[in-house]
Amino acid sequence: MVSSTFVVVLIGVVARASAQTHAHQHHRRETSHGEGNFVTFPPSFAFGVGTSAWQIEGNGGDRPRSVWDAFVSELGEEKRVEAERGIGFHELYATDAQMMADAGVKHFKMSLSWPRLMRADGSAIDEGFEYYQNVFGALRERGVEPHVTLFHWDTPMWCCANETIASARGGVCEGAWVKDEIVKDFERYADAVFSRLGKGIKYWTTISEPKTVAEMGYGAGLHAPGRRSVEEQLKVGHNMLRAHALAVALYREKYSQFGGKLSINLNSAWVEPASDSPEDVGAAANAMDEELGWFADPIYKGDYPASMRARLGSFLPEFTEEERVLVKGSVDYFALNHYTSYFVKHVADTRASSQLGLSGKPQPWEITLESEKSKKPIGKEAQSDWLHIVPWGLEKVLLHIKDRYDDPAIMISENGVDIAERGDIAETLDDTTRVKFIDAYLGAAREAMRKGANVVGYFYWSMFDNVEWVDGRSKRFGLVYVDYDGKYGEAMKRYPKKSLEHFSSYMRGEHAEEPALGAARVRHSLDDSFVRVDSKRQGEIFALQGMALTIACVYAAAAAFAGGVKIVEQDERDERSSLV
Ligand code: PNW
Repeated sequence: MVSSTFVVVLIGVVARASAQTHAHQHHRRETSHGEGNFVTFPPSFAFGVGTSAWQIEGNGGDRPRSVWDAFVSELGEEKRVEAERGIGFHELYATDAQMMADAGVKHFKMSLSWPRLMRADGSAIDEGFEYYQNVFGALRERGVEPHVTLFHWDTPMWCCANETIASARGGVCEGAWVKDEIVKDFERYADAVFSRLGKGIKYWTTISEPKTVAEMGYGAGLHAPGRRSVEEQLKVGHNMLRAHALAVALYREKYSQFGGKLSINLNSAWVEPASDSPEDVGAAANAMDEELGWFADPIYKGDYPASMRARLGSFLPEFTEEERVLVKGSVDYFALNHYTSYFVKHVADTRASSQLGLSGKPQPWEITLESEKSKKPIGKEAQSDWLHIVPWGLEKVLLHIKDRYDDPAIMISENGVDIAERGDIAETLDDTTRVKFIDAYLGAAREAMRKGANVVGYFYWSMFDNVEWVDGRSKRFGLVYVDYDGKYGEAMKRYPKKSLEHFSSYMRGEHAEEPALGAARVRHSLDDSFVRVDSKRQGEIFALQGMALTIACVYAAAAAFAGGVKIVEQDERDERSSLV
């Protein structure tokens, strides 16, 4: 009796699943327009898009200035105006939120403008807080979850010791992240934000890419505030870790009732040895220590990598015992920004041109873009010459994080590619390379997941074309084209590119698969993904997996019997390889 009911139910399930599989496959063909190859993901996997305040808002509402406003103003009037206007998000946020909702965006990485919110005396600017309340409201009522970054590079000008400086180290601002005071200023800012905006925000990051700010802004002088000093660079990195850790401790102490998860966005390229020689392998490991270990090691292990200490000696600040405790464990998940990869080879005569800034300490390795063996470039160059399309690099970074940092939940919080504007709008909107890029990088993430990395989400950078820092409007990373000057009609009008439709189908969950059977982690929502698996839960998971496996066997047997279901190989690696 029991078994015949079971068989009837099972046949029903198999018939439905089989119909769904066919519908799904049919849909895949329909939506792919022959370009790109969709990759399937567990239903809990979060897809999102990213932006940052300075790149999109403009200075609407006459907000006080940041170091980036001052820095690009020095580059000329055109750059100053680009920054002043952004993409007009300050005025257009409601229609932009609608455009996102229509595209199926459920997760949106955005940052808050610190100068818009706080004055030098530590008091809050009400108008700024109201603006973000309105932005969050517009997003929430359309079902878009904000993932909020406190700081994405736009340090308030009031953090500087003086606004116009003429020192050997250059730049538009002295002090700021070099000075210890900023750590307290940042904590005060975080406190004001958490207390006024914290309710309902589920995901926070403190600082987006401390490495880029320290290295490009204070070491190489190529980003704001334009300083060139290896001591300042390392001190800035140190202060950013301290500021981050204090903000997280404050949240955990005072605002834990809001239930948010916190992290810091760490950017990392993949560093591949240029050959199999032990020298090159060692050099690449050391380079990777500086690429990611510089910030991730203190957070996950409690100190800077030993190789950095050995190379940089007293240039590298020390943590006090209290700071070490505060910094270690100061994240709830790993937020990774990943864009490119390169080869590294060992060099006998060390040079002072360093990854750690132009005036860096001599470095016993060299960065190269060609493999020693094949003499082939590591990957195709994007519009930006620093960006090389290397999907396998993402897989390697993810597995490196899994191995080195104790298998954390990893959110890919930024990944994207820029493509130059072309002849006419139709050509520009037809961004097939971006479609292939997305599938290739998602394929690489999926591959890392199959090998055990706990990847919980992926944010494409960026939703919109935006002001690409020193490169201004010229570099276009968006899924949506912005017609800044109105050459096709209205100024600032947004036009969806082909890649938006393509990424939409991921965001809408059209490529979700049933939770994988067997070894995969069983979870149903993004929130589940962050739960630390305790032993009781582990037991439940094993039980669930066992049940899933049993059902799978019966399913497979019944399907084989019915002859209706084929097992499809999902790995479409080769088809994607035209990109690399
Ligand atoms: C990101 N790298 O920075 C930033 O977070 C975004 O604001 C920016 O628009 C985007 O990249 C595109 O440039 C990066 O060294 C910093 O590979 C460093 C690297 C890549 C991106």
